[in-house]
Amino acid sequence: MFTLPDLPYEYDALAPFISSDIQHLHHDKHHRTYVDTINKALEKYPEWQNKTIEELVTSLDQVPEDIRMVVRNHGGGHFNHSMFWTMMAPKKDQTPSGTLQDKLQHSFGDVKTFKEQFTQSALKVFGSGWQWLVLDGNEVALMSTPNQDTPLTSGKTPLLGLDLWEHAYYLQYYSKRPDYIEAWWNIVNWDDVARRLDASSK
Ligand code: MN3
Repeated sequence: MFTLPDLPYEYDALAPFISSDIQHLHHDKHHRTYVDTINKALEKYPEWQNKTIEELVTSLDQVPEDIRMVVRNHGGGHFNHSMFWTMMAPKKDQTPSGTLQDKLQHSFGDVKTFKEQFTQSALKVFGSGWQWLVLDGNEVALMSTPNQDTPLTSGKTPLLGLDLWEHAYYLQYYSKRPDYIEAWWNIVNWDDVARRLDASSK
């Protein structure tokens, strides 16, 4: 059984960049639905119930066919959102440093160019999906995924992810995805990105 994790901060902690109303809707309704739906789907298959969410999304081809799409969409949704909450933090004017900064410079030239390219790629995601910074082998790279697909399924480690579903911003930003993305940079939790990089570097 998977459980909905609490937000690692108060609902209004990311305001004014992400409103308390969005956090309530996004966490309490959308994320809860992913958790409830994956749990319901796994009821039929006890042998799959003890797997971690990482194990599920990295072995989709072995998941029983009749629940594979539910695991892909709702298991992916649970995995992505569990990360998404910790990838953000109240604004503290932090920038990437250390190994993370080195890797961003190696792949993109500098942090500013990384942000510009990440933003451009995020603006091109059609419909619902995610924009990612991933660790691919030993290098960081951009990746986008449709729906709730996660980079982990294709063997890449997600370091930073931006939810581009309308439910993530519509209440506050309406159709202005560029404004949402610009605001979101203020609340990226670079410590969490660096921690993920350290944990997955060999
Ligand atoms: Mn979402």
